[in-house]
Amino acid sequence: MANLTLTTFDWVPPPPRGFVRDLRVRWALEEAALPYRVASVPFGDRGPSHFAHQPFGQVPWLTDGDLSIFESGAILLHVGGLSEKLLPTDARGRVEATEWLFAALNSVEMASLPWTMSKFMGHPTDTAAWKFVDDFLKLRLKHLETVLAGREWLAGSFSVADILMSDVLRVVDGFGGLADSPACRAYVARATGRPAFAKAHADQLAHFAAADKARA
Ligand SMILES: N[C@@H](CCC(=O)N[C@@H](CS)C(=O)NCC(=O)O)C(=O)O
Repeated sequence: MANLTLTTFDWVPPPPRGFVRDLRVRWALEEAALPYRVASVPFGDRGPSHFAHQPFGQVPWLTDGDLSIFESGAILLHVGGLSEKLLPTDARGRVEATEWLFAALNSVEMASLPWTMSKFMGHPTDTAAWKFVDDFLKLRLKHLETVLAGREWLAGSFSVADILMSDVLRVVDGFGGLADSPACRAYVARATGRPAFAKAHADQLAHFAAADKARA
């Protein structure tokens, strides 16, 4: 029986709420109906024990007994190993879900992150640097659009790959970046329409709202 504790920040400022990456882990754990507790580390003062779990001083990490796992992709693969609902057990299904999990992080999020950060920071869009970032993401979305136009989920049934891909895409969607990608937009709506997403999202918002109260 797994003994799971998810660690996130004790507080973050309002803009990233609803998008902090512990949401991916909460979502997976809710989908798998696995019991877990949530622990907090200071957002402000990140000490050695934080870096011992997450070498970049970030969140999330998950402990399962005496195992400690950082990187949301690695965490979701671990959770997938605990539940067939999220990662198929047959070789082909597992490989497909794993491929798409890495694609979400290493092909799409690596292109979307500079794009969403530039939008968030309000960087000018009439520069060569912006054009590079924008074209790079658009090319990835163009190919993903073709894939998603032909299937409901990335690897057969809903899997950890869909949690990561839709979580990456919903940030882009929030800045209007899926306007020319109707299949990607419909996919995000389909994924985030799942009850487990709603629960994970509400729980993250409640976690940070409780921190506001405690600070007041
Ligand atoms: N690649 C890491 C990224 C983790 C990450 O960016 N975490 C953010 C919260 S969503 C964070 O801790 N930001 C604070 C910082 O980078 O100092 C993962 O997927 O787990």
